[in-house]
Amino acid sequence: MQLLANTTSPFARVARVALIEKGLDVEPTLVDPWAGDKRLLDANAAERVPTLVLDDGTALTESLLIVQWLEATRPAPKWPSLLGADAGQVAGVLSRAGAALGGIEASVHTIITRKVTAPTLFDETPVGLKRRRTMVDVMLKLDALADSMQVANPASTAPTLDVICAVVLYDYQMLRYPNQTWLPHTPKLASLAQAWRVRPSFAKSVPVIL
Ligand SMILES: N[C@@H](CCC(=O)N[C@@H](CS)C(=O)NCC(=O)O)C(=O)O
Repeated sequence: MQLLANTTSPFARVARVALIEKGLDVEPTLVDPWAGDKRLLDANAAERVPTLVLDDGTALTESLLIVQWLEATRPAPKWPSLLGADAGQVAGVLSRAGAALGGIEASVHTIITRKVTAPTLFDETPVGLKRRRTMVDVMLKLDALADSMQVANPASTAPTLDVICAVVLYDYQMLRYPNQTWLPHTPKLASLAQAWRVRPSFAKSVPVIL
C-alpha cells in the first residue's frame, strides 16, 4: 500500500491520521502535487494528495473516501470507529467534522489561489474575504465546541473524525497564517490540538513546510 502525500496537505493528514488509527501506519511517499509527478498522475487524474494506492493497484482518492474505505474494511469493534462508538454520536461527529472541513477547504483555497494571483489581490476580493470569514467563523465555532471533543485520556482513546478534522485545521492554520491579525484567539482549540498530540497518529503527521 502506498500513500501519496506531501508534508503540508491537511487532507493528506486527515487520511494519514485515520490510517494510523486503523492500524495502517503507512509511511507517506512524498510527492509534489504541482510538479506533474508520474506516480501521482498515474493514480489520480486530478493530481491531488492524498492518493492511496492499495496493494492490488486500486487507487483511492479523496480523504473522506479513504476514511469511508477504512470504516468499511476495518470496522468496530476490532478497530475504533471514526464516527463514534454508538449510533447516537454519529450526527454530532459528522456535523463538527463538516464544520472543520469547511474551514480546511477555505484555508486551502486561499493558499492555492495565491499561487495564481498576488496574495493581497485574492485575499481582499469578495471571494477571498468570504474564505477568510469562513476560517474565522469555523475556528471560533470549533473553539466553542472544543470541550465536547476533549477526552480524559487521549493517549488511550482513538479520535473520532470531528477531532481529527478540528486538530488538522488548527495546526494547518498555525502553519499557514502565523501571526495574522485576523486569526481569532482560540485557546480551547489550541488545547485540543495540544492534548491530542500525545497520539502517534497526530505527532507523526504535524505539518511542515520543507
Ligand atoms: N477533496 C480532496 C482535496 C485534496 C486537495 O485539494 N489536495 C491538495 C493539497 S492540500 C492538492 O493536492 N492540490 C493540488 C491541486 O489542487 O491541483 C480531498 O479531500 O482529498
